[in-house]
Amino acid sequence: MNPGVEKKKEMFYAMLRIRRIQERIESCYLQDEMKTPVHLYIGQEAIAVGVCSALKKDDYISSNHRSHGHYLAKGGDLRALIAELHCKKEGCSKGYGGSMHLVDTSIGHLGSSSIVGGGIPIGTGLALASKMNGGQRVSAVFFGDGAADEGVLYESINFAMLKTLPAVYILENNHWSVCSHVSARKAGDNIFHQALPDLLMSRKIDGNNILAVYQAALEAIERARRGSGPSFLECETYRILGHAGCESQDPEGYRDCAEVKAWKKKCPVDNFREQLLKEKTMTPAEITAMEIKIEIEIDDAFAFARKSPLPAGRELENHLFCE
Ligand SMILES: Cc1ncc(C[n+]2csc(CCOP(=O)(O)OP(=O)(O)O)c2C)c(N)n1
Repeated sequence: MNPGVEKKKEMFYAMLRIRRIQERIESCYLQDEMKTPVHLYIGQEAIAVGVCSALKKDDYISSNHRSHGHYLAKGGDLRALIAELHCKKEGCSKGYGGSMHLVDTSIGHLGSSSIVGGGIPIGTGLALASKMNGGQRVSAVFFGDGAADEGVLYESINFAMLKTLPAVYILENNHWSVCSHVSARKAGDNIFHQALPDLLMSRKIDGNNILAVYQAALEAIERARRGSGPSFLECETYRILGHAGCESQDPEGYRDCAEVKAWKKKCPVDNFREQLLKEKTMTPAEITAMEIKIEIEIDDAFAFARKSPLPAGRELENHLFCE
């Protein structure tokens, strides 16, 4: 199904907003007010937005350390995100989690995990819980190609196939796990592309093309909701900045400059902007208005985060599980 004009505008807005928020975090990261490592999502926006635009509010997502895009695309509050990066009390994890442990159960975001692959069984468990409760809530499980090296993915997808769970596994193949290229870690293509189609719907798509991601996600989510079981979407993409922190903190030399340059030309935000202007879905003035609105919202979120109090010392003992 081709999204209508309003849906396309919404998706562009969501991508542009995530991009500008990442850029702002990057630009002030060295001020050291954000006491948390950050893994920026620049270059991968079409995946979070494409998938989340096809989900309903009460569907679930589980996420990883590169978490900001998933949280925002699912409807997470921006002020609470920026406050969390400042480890403040009004952060989405009350200042305990930082960038890698975002959570907002009100929008079905059951949390991101800093353990590579850790979100995969959580997302699978959510799909199991959904099935046990009637199966109407779909669980979208985001992870990177590094996590796809972990055995837990294979156990989880096998379990989801066995139990026909309403799960959509979204591999964001950005080709790098820290400084290690995917070709050094994988022999050939991912095995899930050979799975029997009635057990697992499998697609390899251009993860920088928001409409392609959206279409594949719609198909996978619809399959999950009608009780036909899990899907596996491999979205090819690239992280434009370094693995963690701001650009100047990335060790040089592990990536070929020509590779980075070539992927910058495939920018999901720029390309979608160009398409929308060309097909006259949007005017330059509308895009400028979006930019201004986003800028104001980001300023507000940073001001809110800076004013927000730190958790009091004794609060460290709250929210702990002990027997
Ligand atoms: C179990 C585990 N092993 C190693 C790490 C260290 N580590 C943090 S991020 C990362 C790379 C993960 O790569 P990928 O899943 O492709 O995600 P990307 O960073 O590319 O988005 C590694 C190895 C970790 N956090 N957890």
